[in-house]
Amino acid sequence: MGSVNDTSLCVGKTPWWKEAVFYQVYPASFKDTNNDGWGDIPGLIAKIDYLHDLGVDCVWLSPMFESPQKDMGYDISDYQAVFSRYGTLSDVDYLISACHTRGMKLILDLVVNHTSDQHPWFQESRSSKTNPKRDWYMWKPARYDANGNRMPPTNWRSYFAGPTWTWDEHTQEYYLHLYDTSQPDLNWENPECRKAIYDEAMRFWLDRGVDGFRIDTVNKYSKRVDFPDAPVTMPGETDQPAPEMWCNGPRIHEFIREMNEQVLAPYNAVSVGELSNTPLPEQVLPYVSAAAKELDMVFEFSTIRLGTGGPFHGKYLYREFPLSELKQYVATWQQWLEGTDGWHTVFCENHDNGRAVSRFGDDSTAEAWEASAKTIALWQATLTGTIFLYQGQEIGMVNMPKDWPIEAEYKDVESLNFYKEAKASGDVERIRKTEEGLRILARDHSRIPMQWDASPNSGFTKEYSGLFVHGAFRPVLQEDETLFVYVKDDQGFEEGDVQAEKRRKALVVMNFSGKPANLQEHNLDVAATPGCKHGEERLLVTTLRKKDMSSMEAGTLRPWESRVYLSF
Ligand code: ISL
Ligand code: CA
Repeated sequence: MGSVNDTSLCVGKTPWWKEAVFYQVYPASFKDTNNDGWGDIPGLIAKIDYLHDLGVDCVWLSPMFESPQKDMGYDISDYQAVFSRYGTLSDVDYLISACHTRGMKLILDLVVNHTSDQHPWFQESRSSKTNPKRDWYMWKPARYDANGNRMPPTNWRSYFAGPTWTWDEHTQEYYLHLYDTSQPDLNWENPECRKAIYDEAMRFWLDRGVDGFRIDTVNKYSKRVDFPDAPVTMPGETDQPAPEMWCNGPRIHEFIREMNEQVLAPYNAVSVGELSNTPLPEQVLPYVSAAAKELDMVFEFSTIRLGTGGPFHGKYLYREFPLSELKQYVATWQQWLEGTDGWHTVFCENHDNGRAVSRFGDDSTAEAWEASAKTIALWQATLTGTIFLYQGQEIGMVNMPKDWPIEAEYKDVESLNFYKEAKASGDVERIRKTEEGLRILARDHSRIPMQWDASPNSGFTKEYSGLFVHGAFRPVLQEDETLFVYVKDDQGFEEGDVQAEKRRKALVVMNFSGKPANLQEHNLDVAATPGCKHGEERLLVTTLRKKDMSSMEAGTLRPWESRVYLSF
């Protein structure tokens, strides 16, 4: 991108993680150094300078712990060991120091809603009803229908399809699992279990120098322990969506406060929680309000879930959405924090979603790919909050080719279960829709190998971090289905941090379409937008290549072209 230099004017003291660039590494597909087909920690170490040059401040490493890999490491069988294909504990120690010597941080993934069924805790728990660890997981007796058939304790559907309960022959009870049957849920009601989590999964790594955690499924630890059936919202289906039985449950804030007080705060560890199924700002604030002393920030999913047909049965039934819907979510989640003591994240990719260019941009031609990938980058870089990038996003990686056969090429447990479920239904239209949805939305797309032959020209600037990371977000032209426009204003967030005389505004104008967009025609007169003027000297950044900048037209954006104008 072409850029006009200036110096950062942000002053004041804010925690390091607010203005930091986080970068998620999915170890299996990042960098393979011994050619066994699995990325590894030595590969990540080899690429630390690449990440440093990119401007990354903190690496988030997805699970690299011992695991049978039923859910790519989100099924942990030993919190204190490294999966051997990824490397060793000393590789992780070396990684920590490789980050620290470059002034970077490292956070790990904390997966403590569940373990693998191969974890010794679960092996003990399932060994007998009187085992001391029996209560570390959630066991319940069967129910029986009028004909005496055995039934699970509730009608809840798991995230990966099928019931949330699996029958254990040995002790003749069901255990709860919100995800795969091999991922039994830990019982956070049990204080010894919580203590073991804090010691073994958290302090162990913090003591080795890790700087914090991305906390998996952070709002699902407290279940409704009266275990009611969920209302039937999917007639004809055996298992019903029941997120209200475990999301943001009765004791969740108590548990997270305890985790913070006992572990995170004493280590000054940064925390970013994964907060799914929580679409209302007033539900989110209690997790991230500084006064609440729970989490530093969370991932909220309204924007990244656009296009999915709901979180449960319909997840892979793709639904088209207009730009205005995307803009509305962005505006909501950009503005909700104003006047509060909370903080937020900015992201449009992770390991659980299709690639952003293939979902929000256009990967159908080389020109559209380049322009829309840059526009997406500019969009993310100008939003308020801490930015999180996913590996490969910096080079505009796209989804897998559409003609790759699902059964042969898709490996994710969720993709395969949903596909299996659709096929079992015998409903031809549902199968077709599921195939279409998986080709856009499947978790597999973000998990294929990182493309290392990319152009090196993809840095992220730290200039204007005050304005973009903290600035108030003011939407413009909110109903337009082509242009995505907003003003970022220094005044608003953390006013004490910004010197009044240095107050700035930026106008972000993005063409989210494959057609040229005339700004006047859209009633957008850049010069008339309050506080913003266009003209060469005000142009901070454009997605055009340098060679095309001379033919840039002030009043017209090319397909997928975007610009940022500054005013003082
Ligand atoms: O898929 C969802 C709703 O449609 C989410 O609620 C999903 O359950 C959530 O994103 C949880 O994801 C995390 O935990 C899973 C793991 O498979 C994912 O990779 C991880 O990001 C279980 O550990
Ligand atoms: Ca390897």
